[in-house]
Amino acid sequence: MNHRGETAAPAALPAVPLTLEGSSVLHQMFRIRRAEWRRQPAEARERMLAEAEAALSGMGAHSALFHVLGHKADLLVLHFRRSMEELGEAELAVAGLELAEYLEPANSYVSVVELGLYESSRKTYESLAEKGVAPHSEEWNRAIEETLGRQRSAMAARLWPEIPDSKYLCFYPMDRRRGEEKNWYRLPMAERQRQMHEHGMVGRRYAGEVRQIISGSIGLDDWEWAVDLFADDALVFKKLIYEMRFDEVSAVYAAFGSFLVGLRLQAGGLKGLMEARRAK
Ligand code: FEC
Repeated sequence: MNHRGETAAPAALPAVPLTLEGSSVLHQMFRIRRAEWRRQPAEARERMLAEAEAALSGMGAHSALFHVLGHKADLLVLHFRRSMEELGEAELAVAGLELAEYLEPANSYVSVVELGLYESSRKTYESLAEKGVAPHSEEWNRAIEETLGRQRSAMAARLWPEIPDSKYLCFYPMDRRRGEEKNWYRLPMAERQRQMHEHGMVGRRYAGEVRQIISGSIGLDDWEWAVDLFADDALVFKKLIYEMRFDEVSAVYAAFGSFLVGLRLQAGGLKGLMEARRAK
């Protein structure tokens, strides 16, 4: 109650769901300058390939190479790292290769592995509000930190993943719509949570066939999220994404960027890609 005897209206609950962040992610897409590459003496090409193969395989399971199908790029180098600084080091390590002279940047994408905690955000916000805890008060912040801390350890493997060694990658950026009529960011939390739950239920049926890694890029790159799907059968991408188009959250609120499909390459497959000869 204030000095005039009025009861204060309850403070609005935060609209933003809790999220957990993990690996910093960089997608680098390159076009290969094949004409110039082929003009180099065989010995120089062998030397450059040996250096690149050693450096890239030395990066372990947190970097991977993909042969991109189609004209948008030839090579995609994907890095997952503990921090943006380490991501910067990975980028410079690639740029410092002698072979990089023959790689022309075609595109890139920077993001951070993100787990959206819609269910626990809603539960935590509502139960704190029922107890009369004001949003952003000390007590509120402590309870939120506890929830995040618990989830962070339970989800560590998903926050800091190795790059799955599946045969295929499907990568694309996407937004949630912010139109005049349909605006995701104006929906109440409970409604967004319901739609995301439905989305998760569809996704869960594909759990054995596809691994999805969602990374957030609001404030980091041009779209709001990056989607990386990994599978041993590329048709699964088409089926899953088609089915999801009918989810309310996709049918009404999703806008998609450009899609890329890549075939996983071991470092030893770089030669075949550079020279446009079939990798053994
Ligand atoms: O508002 C946000 O937080 C949006 C982040 C977000 C986007 C997104 C898009 C796609 N997903 C796709 C595949 C799957 C598969 C599973 C799955 C589950 C979730 C969950 C959350 C979530 N997805 Fe999502 N997805 C986003 C967020 N998604 C949260 C539920 C909890 C979790 O698993 O993290 C099932 C995974 C499993 O249970 O094993 C598969 C695909 C897209 C892009 C196409 C589309 O949106 O239509 C595919 C953005």
